[in-house]
Amino acid sequence: AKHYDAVVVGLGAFGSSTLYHLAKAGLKVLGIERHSPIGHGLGSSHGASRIIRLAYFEGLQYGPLLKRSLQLFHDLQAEAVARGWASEEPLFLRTGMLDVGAVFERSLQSARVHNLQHEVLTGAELNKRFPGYRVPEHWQALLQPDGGVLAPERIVQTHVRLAQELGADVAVDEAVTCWQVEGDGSPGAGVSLRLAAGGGGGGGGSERHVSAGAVVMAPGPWISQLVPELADLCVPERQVVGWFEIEPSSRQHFAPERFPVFVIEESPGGAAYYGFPEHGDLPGFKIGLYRHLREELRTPAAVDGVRRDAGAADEAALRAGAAAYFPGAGSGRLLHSSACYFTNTPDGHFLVDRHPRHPQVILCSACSGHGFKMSSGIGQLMARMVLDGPSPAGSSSSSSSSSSSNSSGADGGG
Ligand code: PYC
Repeated sequence: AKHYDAVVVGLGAFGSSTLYHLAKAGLKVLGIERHSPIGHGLGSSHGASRIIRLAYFEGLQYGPLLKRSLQLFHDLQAEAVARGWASEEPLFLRTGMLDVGAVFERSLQSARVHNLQHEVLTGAELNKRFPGYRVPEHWQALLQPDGGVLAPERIVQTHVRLAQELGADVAVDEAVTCWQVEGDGSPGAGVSLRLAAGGGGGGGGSERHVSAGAVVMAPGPWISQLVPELADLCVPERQVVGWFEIEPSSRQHFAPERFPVFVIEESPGGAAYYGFPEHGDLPGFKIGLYRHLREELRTPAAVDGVRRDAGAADEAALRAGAAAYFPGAGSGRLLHSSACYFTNTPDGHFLVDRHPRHPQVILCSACSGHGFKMSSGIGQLMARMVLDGPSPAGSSSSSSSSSSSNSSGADGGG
């Protein structure tokens, strides 16, 4: 079996960035992706646009990682430009970000704690300044200028392409079906992985084995097929976004210069929407639901068989948000829709840690639907964890003396 310093399982947002940082550190690395092409729309790292913002209502602890990640996306963009890869749309488009309604207080606290530039607006002020919006006048909103749109597919592709230029091997249309810590299973032992080719990662094709000093598992919704103990901790969910036609007379109000990205939460724990200006290749106003459970996928068949466009109930749920707060886009046709996975932990935070028994295996999923914006920073952190090597003090793993075997794995998302 071919041996690598490190193998990354899943080349979505987290995996592709990890692969890049490992290759940049000079390691001999392999990235494995169950689908193709790199940057495909079958996992959790697609949809033409993702939000990035620094003030973070999800938790004060994310501040440093968000700042680092924004800087790393700027660096990535600069690398792409230097190599002549940049297309017209940048990897990061700064539009500003509006945190509106029930998320406002927590975003404001985050902005203050992390000393971030911000403005506080009433709903009335917001509506006047950004005429694409119509939110209740008495609501409050935080406007943070350091917010905007990331281009997910092209960021994943750029990370992988850079990693390949630095010597990384990349396997697509291959799935990990089994992994095992070698020898006595001690923290310093290598890991062997069985890969099967073909068919969207379902296996069935030819098999091969590789081995590695360390493995980073970033398979998104397929994590519990690789680490079955996580089945109740990391639960995939289907989420749908839609692009609604904008009335011609309102189109100017949805242009990136006049329309910050947003999260609107109607009441604490109530419906929450997020969305984007019109930009890029897909016309229309893109809106999604955040923190609103839609459809849990608790079996491999449910994950792989997910419906990938909007049904009538999806459309109605999205249109409710568009109609309530965006008068120019609430009654137009649904032009396009797309489903992706959130993989949710019980507390809504990330699972990024060493395997409790095998510290040479690092678990880098789930991200509970809000990880893309931190993927550049997470990849750098994963590379550091691999370079630092297993640390018995940092994990409960050193007590393990037996090797473990997990079957039917797959990879992807991020
Ligand atoms: O992280 O901004 C975000 C987000 C919005 C919806 C899902 N995640």
